Amino acid sequence: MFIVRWFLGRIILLLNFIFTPKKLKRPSDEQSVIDAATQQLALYQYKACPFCVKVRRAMRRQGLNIATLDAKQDPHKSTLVDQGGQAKVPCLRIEEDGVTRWMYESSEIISYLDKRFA
Ligand SMILES: N[C@@H](CCC(=O)N[C@@H](CS)C(=O)NCC(=O)O)C(=O)O
Repeated sequence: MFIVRWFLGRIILLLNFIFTPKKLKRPSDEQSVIDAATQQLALYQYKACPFCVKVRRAMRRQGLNIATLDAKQDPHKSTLVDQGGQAKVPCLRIEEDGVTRWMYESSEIISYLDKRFA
């Protein structure tokens, strides 16, 4: 089972590489404003998880430089479980006005990013 999952993961990464979406280019002053906002965000993810790939592709299409953290490794793994509440990826950590939110579900994350940055 591990081998099958590993193999499928490599196929997903290969297809993602071949069909890498075009990164949105903004004027540098606009990008700086967006970069300042996305510093408050972090994506907990696994490299070859299809749902994480889907979110990373959406981030790229929108030109969002959001930190990606490997949730298979500590300390990110334990932070995700202890603070987010679930050992599930992708999960977007959102810092807003001193409050931290943990957003699970790839579709919800993508629609949040679309609404906030489109
Ligand atoms: N419906 C979720 C599915 C996410 C999901 O199933 N993620 C898997 C990795 S691909 C996961 O975190 N499973 C729990 C685990 O690996 O511990 C989404 O769209 O984000």
